Amino acid sequence: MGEAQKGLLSVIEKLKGSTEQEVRIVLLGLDNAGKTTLLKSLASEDVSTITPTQGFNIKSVASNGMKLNVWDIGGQRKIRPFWKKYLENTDLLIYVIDSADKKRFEETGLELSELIDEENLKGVPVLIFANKQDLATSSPASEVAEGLNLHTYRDREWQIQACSAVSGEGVQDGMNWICNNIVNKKK
Ligand code: G3D
Ligand code: MG
Repeated sequence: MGEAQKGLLSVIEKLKGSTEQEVRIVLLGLDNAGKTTLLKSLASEDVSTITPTQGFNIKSVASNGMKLNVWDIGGQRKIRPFWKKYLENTDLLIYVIDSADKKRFEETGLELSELIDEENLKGVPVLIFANKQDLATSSPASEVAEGLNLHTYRDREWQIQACSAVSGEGVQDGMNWICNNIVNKKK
């Protein structure tokens, strides 16, 4: 099996090397952004689905010292307090955007700005995937960044990465940023 097929999480694991610390990642975004598609390329391991009593679905991947939780945000303000448990001790937020859905840039930008103010995500680095770059109608990452006012995010490290979860293009580059900014710093 080649590295790519083993899943990017296992590659992170390998780069993580000797550190005993767990690396905790949450992957969020509006519905239809491409989270599930991305998760499949990130994790070759079994994905389990948890449905807390509050009714939102969390997909979860856990393997040697790695934990990745994924769920849809947006339209879920009322149940936001119930998420908090799943945001605890987060090392990295991956936020996914449908770059072809300009109509929702404002909505997704608002969700992101509220999200990063969550107590459990204070100062947590954010990798933003400007997904669906394979579509002719998609906006380039620079426009997505502008639409989301990313330049106003000064209290943490962030990176925007153009990608296509379907073709896999750009996903590896995002992963490299994760390794350089999170994993190595934890050593
Ligand atoms: P979600 O988990 O964030 O809700 P999904 O999003 O991963 O379910 O993806 C939603 C739809 O967008 C899916 O299409 C999926 O195939 C598509 N999609 C995800 N990533 C990309 C991408 O990079 N490029 C393109 N062109 N499409 C993408 P369907 O038709 O199955 O609803
Ligand atoms: Mg999904």
